[in-house]
Amino acid sequence: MIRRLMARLESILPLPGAYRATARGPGLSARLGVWLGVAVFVCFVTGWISHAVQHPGPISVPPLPAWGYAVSQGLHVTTGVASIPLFAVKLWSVAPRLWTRPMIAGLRHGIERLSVLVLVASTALELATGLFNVAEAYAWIGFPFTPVHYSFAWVIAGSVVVHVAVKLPQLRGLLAQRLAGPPEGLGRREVLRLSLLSAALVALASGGDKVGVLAPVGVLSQRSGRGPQGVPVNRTAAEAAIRPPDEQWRLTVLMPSGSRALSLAELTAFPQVQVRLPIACVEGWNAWADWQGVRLRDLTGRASEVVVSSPDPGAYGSSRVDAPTLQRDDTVLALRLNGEPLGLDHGAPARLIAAGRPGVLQTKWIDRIEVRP
Ligand SMILES: Nc1nc2c(c(=O)[nH]1)N[C@H]1C(S)=C(S)[C@@H](COP(=O)(O)O)O[C@H]1N2
Ligand SMILES: [Mo]
Repeated sequence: MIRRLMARLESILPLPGAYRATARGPGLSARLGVWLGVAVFVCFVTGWISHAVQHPGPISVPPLPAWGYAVSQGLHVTTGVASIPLFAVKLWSVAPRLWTRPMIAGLRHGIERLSVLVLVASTALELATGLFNVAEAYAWIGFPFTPVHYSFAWVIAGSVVVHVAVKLPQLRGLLAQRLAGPPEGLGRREVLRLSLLSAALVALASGGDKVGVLAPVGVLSQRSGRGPQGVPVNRTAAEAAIRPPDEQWRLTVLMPSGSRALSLAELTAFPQVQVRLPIACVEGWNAWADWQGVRLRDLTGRASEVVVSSPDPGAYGSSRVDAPTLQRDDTVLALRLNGEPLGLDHGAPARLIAAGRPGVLQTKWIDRIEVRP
């Protein structure tokens, strides 16, 4: 019994000094590579979308529907976490080949090995930084998350292209072969199935804050999807050093024609609208709610761009609203949430809510709106 168990264990574990795991094989590595490739591709595209909506560049994303960013970013984080077990097993499956000698046999081989080194290192870094960001553990990183995570995505993309180009000629043949053996111990097919199962399990267990029906099994979910007034809070008023508004509170609207200072009573005198929109955080979670308040364009009129800002000194203390977003009926300066006055942690007295925007652009505690003609 124990001997059989040991034999099984030995068939999958790299033993010191020698790689005895017999379940490894190019057919298994190829299949793991295809699954990992699909997950990484979806993760890359959705990551690019998230970056493009936050940092408008030469290629812009068409306006997203209300649920668009929540779905895109949910996929980004889910494919990212599902990649972790796939990446680990894929590394295990090729581990002995990483140490083969000669290290470099010719130019083509050299380029291939270099691309694998870059691919492995950048993927490990990307998955680790992503995971720590979702867990809101920045302390150890010591470098700015966004530019590093974004740049390494391109490094991965480049090395994947090289890797796929090198492996493509063998890939068809490897995938056509049946996944068999080894004669004893865990089989290759079982290793593949277990890897896919682990990927599916982490995806499901971390999906509770993205898709409501998964909440009961969401043991790995970062957010419950719940918080004060039914919506989670990332940064509280205390963390942003925001004090509760008093009678003196005013919203300053700076227009090219002059500025206005509006009290809360004056804001509530504007026509009030209600919209049902999600907070969809870059961390992947989303929470839908009913928001009531004033249409932003009712305060600003037409403009090429509007900047809303708060006294919060943090990175997300202000955001831009482009002309198409400003003109939408559901771009609202929210004063109420789920039928109650907006709570302080959700951005009282006034916060922005608009369709298809990442949470980081749904600025809370707005006390200043700058209108650019
Ligand atoms: N002023 C300000 N607004 C902000 C933030 C912030 O740090 N400061 N965080 C943003 C982020 S990252 C998210 S996900 C949403 C969360 O809104 P909620 O706390 O109401 O759920 O607020 C956004 N608005
Ligand atoms: Mo967020």
